[in-house]
Parts: sequence; C-alpha cells; structure tokens
Amino acid sequence: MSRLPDAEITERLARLPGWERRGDEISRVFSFADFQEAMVFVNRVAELAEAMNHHPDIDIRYSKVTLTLSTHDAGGLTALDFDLAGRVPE
Ligand code: H2B
Repeated sequence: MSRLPDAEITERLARLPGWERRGDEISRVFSFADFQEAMVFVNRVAELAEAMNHHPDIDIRYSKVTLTLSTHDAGGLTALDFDLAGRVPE
C-alpha cells in the first residue's frame, strides 16, 4: 500500500464529514450520550478494524471517542485509512 499524494488526500477528506487531517494522520471525534454508548461504538470499530486488518488509534474520554488513522507500515496516509474512515458506523 503506497502513500497517497496530497491532492488525493484533500479530495478524499472532503468526502468524509468531520474528519480532519493533521500531518500524516486523519482523525475524528465521535460524541455519544454516555460511556456505555461510546464503548458499543468502540467495539463495532474494533470488529471493523479486525476485518480490515487496519487499526485506528482510539482515545476514549467518557462519552467522546477520537479515532486516528495512519498507515504505519507505509509511513503516512494510504487508501486503507480513507476506506476504514468511510466504513466507520455512525
Ligand atoms: N493498522 C494501521 N493503522 N497501520 C498499519 O500500518 C497497520 C495496521 N499494519 N494494522 C498492520 C496491522 C500490520 O501490522 C499487519 C502485519 O498487517
């Protein structure tokens, strides 16, 4: 999997509401009613990550979950990061 050029990153990001780029990563904060709902979401994301063999960094703060994606093996953003971001359940 090769790193995406800047122009393609910008284009793909525009199709992912709420996701932001910070250097070689993209991230989004997801907000829930409480911790339990946040954990249900995290477990869904974990299943997706395992199915895709691509794993976000996950920061859980009570009812807010931040997912951060980058392809460490490639040293930057690849199509895998955007494919996973686009499949995260709302
Ligand atoms: N997840 C992410 N986010 N980046 C990677 O480079 C990555 C991964 N590599 N999940 C995978 C697993 C790799 O370690 C295995 C061996 O395929």
